[in-house]
Formats: sequence, C-alpha cells, structure tokens
Amino acid sequence: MKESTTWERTFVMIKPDGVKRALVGTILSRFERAGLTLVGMKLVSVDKEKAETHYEGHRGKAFFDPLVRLLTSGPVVALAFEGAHAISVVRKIVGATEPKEAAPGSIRGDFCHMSYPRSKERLGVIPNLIHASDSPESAEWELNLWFSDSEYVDPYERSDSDFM
Ligand code: IDP
Ligand code: MG
Repeated sequence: MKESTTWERTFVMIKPDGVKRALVGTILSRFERAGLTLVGMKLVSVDKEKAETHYEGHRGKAFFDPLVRLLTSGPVVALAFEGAHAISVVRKIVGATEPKEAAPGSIRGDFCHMSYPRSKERLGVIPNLIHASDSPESAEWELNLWFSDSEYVDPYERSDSDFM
C-alpha cells in the first residue's frame, strides 16, 4: 500500500440482502463515484463459522443468531477499497446502522428503511445491505479474515487520482 498518513485500506461487504435484491452494481457504483480505489473483490458463500467469527464482537446479543442466519442466507460480495481516509469515508457512504435513521444519500438511507422495532417483527436482525469496517483496527482484522495477500490486485492508480 502507498506510504501516506491519510491513505487507508478498508473492508466492505455487500450482505446477502444486497445481493438478493440485485443491488451489487448500484452499491459498487456509490464507492466508485466517490473516488475510492477497488483493490479486492469476490463473491462468496459464507458458512456459519465464518459468519460467527466475523461478528464475534456481537456474540451474546439478541440479534446475534439472526445476524449469522442472515449472513449465511446467500452469497456476499467481499470488497477491499483504498483511498484517503477510506475507513471513515466508506462509513459515511454506507450510513447509520438503522436504515430508518440513515441519512438520505447514504446506501442504507436510500435503499432500505427498516427500524429496530420492525426488525423484531421480521428477521430479528436489521437487514441493512452492507457491512463496512469502523476503525483502523477492525479494517486490518476484517481484511485478514476475508482476503489473503494474493487476492489483492497489483497496485494501480485511478485515472482521476489527482482529484481524489
Ligand atoms: P454496523 O453494521 O453499522 O457496523 P453493528 O453495530 O456493527 O453495525 O452491527 C452489525 C449488524 O448487526 C448491523 O449491520 C445490523 O445488521 C445488525 N444489528 C446491529 N444492532 C442491531 C439491533 O439492535 N437490532 C437488530 N439488528 C442489529
Ligand atoms: Mg460494525
């Protein structure tokens, strides 16, 4: 990765609800148009053990089992993006955890509107299309969980990198 105090790599995942709603292209374009550089991408089926490991920090919460069920209910798209301040910029583009409160213009705000109370009446977990690392520590840990070194492309620059 580039030597820079601002440049970061982050992990993003389009969850099964996003894949099943055929929003993969739409979601990818949100990150592309904001100037992030795609450095890793794969479509994968997730087993229970991997889903539990990914969401280990939420073990014990009421929505943990439904969350694992949701993540294993279909394929996910695992993505690695790079960019200046990529971790916080991606979280801004993704929007707040509860889609009902997520800002319009964010992915969660534009493509879903599920609330916590409504999720209790439905899947027992909030389906909010997408996951994104929330800190440098979680980005490093999640990238290592989902990608091996050989799965990243050779470094390249976007043609518009001077403006990003
Ligand atoms: P994040 O995805 O915005 O980082 P986290 O708090 O890390 O949010 O939670 C992981 C996922 O678990 C959320 O994306 C959502 O699918 C689900 N979730 C989180 N909190 C709740 C809740 O209170 N009720 C139902 N589902 C939840
Ligand atoms: Mg999280």
